[in-house]
Amino acid sequence: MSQLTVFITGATAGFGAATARRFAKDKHKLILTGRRAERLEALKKELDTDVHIIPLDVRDEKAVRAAVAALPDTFKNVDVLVNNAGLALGLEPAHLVAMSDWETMIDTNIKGLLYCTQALLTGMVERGKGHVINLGSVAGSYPYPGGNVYGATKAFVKQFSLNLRADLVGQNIRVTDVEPGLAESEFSTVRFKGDAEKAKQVYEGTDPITPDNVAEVIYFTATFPGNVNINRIELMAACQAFSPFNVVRK
Ligand code: NDP
Ligand code: 8X3
Repeated sequence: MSQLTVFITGATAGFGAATARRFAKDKHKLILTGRRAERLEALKKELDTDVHIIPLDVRDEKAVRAAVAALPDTFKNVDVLVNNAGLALGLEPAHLVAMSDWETMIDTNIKGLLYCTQALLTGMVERGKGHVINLGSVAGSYPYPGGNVYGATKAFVKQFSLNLRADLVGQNIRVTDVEPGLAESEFSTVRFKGDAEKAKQVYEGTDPITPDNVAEVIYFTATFPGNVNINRIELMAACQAFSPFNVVRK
């Protein structure tokens, strides 16, 4: 396997940080982004491979384009984009949610992902080589109470991934939607706005997916032989499955 240049959004925590560590293990080159600069610095120090860090908010289209345009020569030929930055906010029913929370999820999970994709895709098309790996979710396929806009953003990511694939077929650019279920990271702390106790309860008595599990799937997807495109890959914790339809009886 030749050395890949991998651009990861949301590399400061959870799946993104674990994915950085997994690619670093095999000495791939990394461009690590996220808003918390101090965490990017720490990760760069920790990893034994070439790392370029960019403090970046994916919701800022101009900043995304500028960051990609300013990539140093040795990092500019990006082979793999891992569109991982994302979040859920709240679990309230639709009529009780603050519109600003819905907007933040749409701006990050949908618009931010689109900004990063287009900023890097042009170069991939010119070079005739690339792979876009998006972080979807089981929430994009299965509804649950309070999942309202978060699940809808991930349904967007799933369908956008498939449509992107349709645009790019024959151009040696792969597209994959990785769709995890219950996974322990900072995700629930963010969802519950810093309430660590509430976040902990989500995983109590379970054996959830770990960020390392997800990183391994992303790594496998990116390094799988080039004659195969893994369109979607859904993984659940072994302790998780589906509920029956909810029927309210009189
Ligand atoms: P974490 O909260 O642990 O990590 C989220 C990452 O996204 C952080 O690095 C954060 O960095 C970054 N991020 C958030 N907002 C922005 C922004 N505006 N600009 C740049 N970076 C941002 O969550 P996970 O690792 O669990 O989640 C990663 C992805 O996987 C998300 O898209 C999530 O929706 C998805 N997912 C999570 C599941 C789970 O159960 N954990 C299951 C299925 C999918 P910073 O704050 O420093 O900017
Ligand atoms: C994260 C998994 O089930 O909390 O995407 O929506 S879930």
